[in-house]
Amino acid sequence: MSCTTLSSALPRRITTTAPNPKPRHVSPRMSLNPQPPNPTPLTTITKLLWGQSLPPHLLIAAVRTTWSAAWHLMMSQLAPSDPTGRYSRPASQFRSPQSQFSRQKPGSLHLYVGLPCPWAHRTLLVRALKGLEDAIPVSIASPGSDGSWEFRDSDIPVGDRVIPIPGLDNANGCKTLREVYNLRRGGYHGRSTVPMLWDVEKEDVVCNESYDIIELFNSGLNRLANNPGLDLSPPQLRKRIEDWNSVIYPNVNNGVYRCGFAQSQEAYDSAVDELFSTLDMLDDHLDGSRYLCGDVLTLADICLFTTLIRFDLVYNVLFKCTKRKLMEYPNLHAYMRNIYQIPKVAETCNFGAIMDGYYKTLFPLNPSSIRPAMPSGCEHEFLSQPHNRASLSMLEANVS
Ligand SMILES: N[C@@H](CCC(=O)N[C@@H](CS)C(=O)NCC(=O)O)C(=O)O
Repeated sequence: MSCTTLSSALPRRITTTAPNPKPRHVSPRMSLNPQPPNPTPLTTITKLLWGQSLPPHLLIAAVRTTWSAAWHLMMSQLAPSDPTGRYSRPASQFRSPQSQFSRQKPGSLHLYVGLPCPWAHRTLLVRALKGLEDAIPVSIASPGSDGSWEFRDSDIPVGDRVIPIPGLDNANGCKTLREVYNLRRGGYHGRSTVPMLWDVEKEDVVCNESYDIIELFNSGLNRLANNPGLDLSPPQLRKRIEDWNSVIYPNVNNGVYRCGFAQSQEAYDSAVDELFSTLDMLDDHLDGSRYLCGDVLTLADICLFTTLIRFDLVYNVLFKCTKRKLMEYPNLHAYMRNIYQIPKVAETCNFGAIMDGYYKTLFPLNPSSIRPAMPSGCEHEFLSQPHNRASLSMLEANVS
């Protein structure tokens, strides 16, 4: 909406020369002078400075200019972009070679996650499927108001219930994830991201790149796993898994962020086109294939799933991934339900925490912090409906 249209859509201030001096009934939502429930000193000062003195078109122009400058400033912190406004995700700082972990003892590695985060979700999924819960304890961080991760108990609303999430740092007793990163010898000045795998004995960050962590959980810790026979990256499928990842990571996993964090129309347009043409292609592929690489679940499916499960819940609205809803893709949606129904998977999905995390934390994208209603079709009951995909498998699937 242009500045002029917005200002003409705004109500003019009521004056004493109004044609109808009688008080009109105005429903609360249409109120001409909406009042915030609790005016803060800041809103009072703002009103004194701007609201009482400026005519609407000047008010809009002034706020638009300052807001736009502040928005670009905040976005450059939250989501670095190239000169054309395309989001460019910073590289993870700690990548891990696998071989050194084969002799780990239970409890000597500790996993830090946040429940809203799709990258952390990958690690929780593989940890659960491989039966590594006892061997690798986990601490759950919550998003703080400045977007950094902190440890505190939180109450997550789910429907009409409230689910308490215990949020202590069980390995180091820190209050924030930044403090944990800083415990390592030499300190740390980069981004304190989840997932992060911590070496309890060496007091050091092992790795903060989700794909490296899930590869390690899949094949590097079988001595500690209760389900060592499950291989989500068998040698004969590795090339196909890599091929899928090389398409799905830029266009879908990171693609939704490229839509949501775009800082120019062109950057958004190309991100959204690439996202939806890839989803179209995936839906076609999944018409004849139970999982991405055939009959068995692989790491490629894990990586796709954690984006799909957040799609209608947050990306469709908050990140403007609006061409279609995931529910409109019959094969992708059934595929997502198939994975959701694999034992232990549903327990790793916390829809309330996902919605809270995105809508309340990404301030530049949702300044009101209002969390929208859960879209129908995203609830556990709906995702538990039959997926009817078993008939696509010629072999017995590796997970039921
Ligand atoms: N490439 C990383 C990305 C991790 C990441 O970006 N995590 C986000 C949460 S979804 C984070 O912790 N952000 C906090 C920050 O950037 O300070 C991975 O796959 O592990």
